[in-house]
Amino acid sequence: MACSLAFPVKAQSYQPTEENLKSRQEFRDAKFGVFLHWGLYAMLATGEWTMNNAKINYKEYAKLAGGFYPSKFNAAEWVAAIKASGAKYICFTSRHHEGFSMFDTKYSDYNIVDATPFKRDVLKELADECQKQGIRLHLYYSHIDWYREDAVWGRTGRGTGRPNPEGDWDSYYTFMNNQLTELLTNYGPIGAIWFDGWWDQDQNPDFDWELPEQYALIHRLQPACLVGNNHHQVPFEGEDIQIFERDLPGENKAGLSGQGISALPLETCQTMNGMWGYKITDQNYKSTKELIQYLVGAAVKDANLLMNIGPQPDGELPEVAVQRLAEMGEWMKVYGETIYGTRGGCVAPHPWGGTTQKGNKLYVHILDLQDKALFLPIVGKKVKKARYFVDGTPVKFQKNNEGYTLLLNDVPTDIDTVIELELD
Ligand code: H79
Repeated sequence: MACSLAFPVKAQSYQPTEENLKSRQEFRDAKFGVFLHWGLYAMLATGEWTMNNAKINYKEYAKLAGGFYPSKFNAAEWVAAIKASGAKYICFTSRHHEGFSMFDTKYSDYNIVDATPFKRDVLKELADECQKQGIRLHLYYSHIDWYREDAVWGRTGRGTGRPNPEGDWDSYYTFMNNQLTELLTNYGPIGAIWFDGWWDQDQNPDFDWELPEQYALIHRLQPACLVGNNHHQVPFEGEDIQIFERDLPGENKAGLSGQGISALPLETCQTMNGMWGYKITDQNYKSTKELIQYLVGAAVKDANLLMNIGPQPDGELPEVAVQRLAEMGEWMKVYGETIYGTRGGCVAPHPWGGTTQKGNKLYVHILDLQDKALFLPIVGKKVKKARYFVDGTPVKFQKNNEGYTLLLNDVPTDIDTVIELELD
C-alpha cells in the first residue's frame, strides 16, 4: 500500500469546452486587434517601464495617481477610431507591471476610481462601449507588480523601495485571483485574459505561479474566455492561444521569441511606434504600408496581429495613431475579405509574401516582388481561375509538374497585390 504514495496524482488535463473552442475559431477569424497600454506611466511619457528603469520609489510613484485626470477620455471615440481600422478586438491593460489598477477594484485602493481625482472606471466605460459598438474586449493582466509589498520579487522592480523581497505569495495570489474574478464578473463577456510577466521569475526555476488553478478560475467564470500568456514559451496546459511579442511566429528579430509554434490560435503583438506605453519623444511611427504589410505577414502565417497604441495622459489616442488606424481601415474595407475568416494558405510564406485561404479561394498576397512572374508550388489541386482581387482583371497562368506560374501584367507596386485563385 505504502508504495502507491510514491506515484504523484496526475493533474487532470485541460479539456476546453465547446464555447471555448468556438471562441478560438472566432478569434482566428478576427485576425486584427488593437492593444492599448494605459496606466499612470502615461503621465511620465517615457513608456510603461519607467518605474523600474528609473528606480522610482513605490510610494513616490503612487503620488502620480493624485494628479491623473485624463479629461479628454471618451470611450466612444476610442472604440470608434479602433473599429474604423477594421480591428475586431481591443486588448486593454487592466493592470500593468507598475501595479496600478485601471478599473474599480475592491481589493486595492490603488485604482483609477479610488486613487485619482478622475474617479471614473475607464474599463467599465470601455467595456460598455465595446458592447455597444460590437467589438470584443480582451484584458491584459500583469503577473508582476512593482508596487505591492506582497508581490514576490523577481528580476525586475527591485529598485522601487519595497521592504520585503520574499513578499507573501499566498496573499498576492489571492489578490490576483480576486481581481480576475472582478474582471470576469463586472465587465460583461471578456474575449481573453492576456497574462504577462511570467518571465520575471525565469532565474528562479522553482518558482510556482500556480497557473493551472488560475486558468481554471477564468474558464469557470467565463468558459469562452481565452487564456493567453506572454511567457515566450510554447503554450502551457490550460492556455487557449499562443502569443508572440514583436516578431511573427517563427521569427526572432527582437530576441523575445524562438519558441516552437503550437497548434493553438496564434497572435503576435507589435508596437505602432517603438514603445507600448505613451512615449512623448517617440514619433517613429511605422508607415501605414509597414503596418498593413505586418498584418498581412501575420495572416499568411496564420496569426493575428495585435497592434499597440499608448494613449496620452489627457485621455486621447495620439493623433498619428488615429490616422494610421483610419488608413488601415480604408485598406481593410477593400481587402478585408482576403484577411478575415481566412487561415494560412496552402502555399507557405515566401520572401515575396504568402497566401491566405478560405474555402476554395486562395489569396496570393504579393508584398515584395521585382518580377512579373510568380511561381507557386501548388500540387494536388487544380487552379481554375486567377484574377486580380481588386478589380477582377484575369491573370494568365501556366501549369507545370511543380505547380503554377502566375504571369502578371506588371511588376507589383501596391502595398499588397492580391491575386485570387479559385481552386478545384
Ligand atoms: O506590456 C509590454 C511590455 O511592457 C512587456 N510586454 C509587452 C506586451 C514587456 N516586458 N518585458 N518586455 C516587454 C521585454 C523587456 C524589455 C525591456 Fe525595456 C528592455 C525592459 C527594459 C529594457 C523596453 C525597453 C521596455 C523598456 C525599455
